[in-house]
Amino acid sequence: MKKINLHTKNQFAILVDPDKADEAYLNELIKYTQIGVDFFLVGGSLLQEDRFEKTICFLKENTPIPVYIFPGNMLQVSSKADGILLLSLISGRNPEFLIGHHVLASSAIKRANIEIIPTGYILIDGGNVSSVEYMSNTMPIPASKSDIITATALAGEQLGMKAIYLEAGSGAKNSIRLEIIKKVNQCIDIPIIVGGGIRTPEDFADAFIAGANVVVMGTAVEENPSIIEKCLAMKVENAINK
Ligand code: 1GP
Repeated sequence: MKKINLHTKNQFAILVDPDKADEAYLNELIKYTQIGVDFFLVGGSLLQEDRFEKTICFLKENTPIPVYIFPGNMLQVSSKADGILLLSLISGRNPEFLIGHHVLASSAIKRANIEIIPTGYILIDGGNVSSVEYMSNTMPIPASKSDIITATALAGEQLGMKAIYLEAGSGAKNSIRLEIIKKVNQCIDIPIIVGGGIRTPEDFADAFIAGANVVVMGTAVEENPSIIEKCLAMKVENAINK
């Protein structure tokens, strides 16, 4: 079992949605996946294909990189992964996504015997209706309400969450604003994960500069896996400039 340390700065995580990850895509993905990609997240809001566990196993067998579950619901649990981001959708007011799914999945997660990272999941409006918004039946926090966003992140920390995930939604038109990342970073001590709508190596680097510990990319990598190399180059440049 490979553990990740979210406190480490400048981490690059790639989101793999098993429904979109056929064999051809996974083979292409691992060609570009090299030292510098810190971990994979596997999961999605809606899984229709029977590829959840197969995707985890493929990544485990073909790369040395840790694989963590990014669960869209309680069905996404597997002992084949290294760990799970146990998301509680604290921006929403739907009890099922705050605690309900967790109760139903708790025994399966215990049996899986994998690393658990309790994560405060904060959905912020990314300019279009995201799958998370629709599937969770919750309202994202408006991007202009940085006071509500920071108070939500702080409440997550006070409740004992080990990380905060600022999510604009997969395929978001607008990624999380840099001033939001900065404000949340000033307010909490736990690590910040940022994702949703990050499309360019520049967006990727800017999120780190604003205070993200981990930047997650999914859609842009699906569209063009070679972007991984450009992001890794940015990561190195960033580290040198520190
Ligand atoms: C979604 O934050 C992730 O949960 C990744 O989003 O697909 O837009 O990169 P993208």
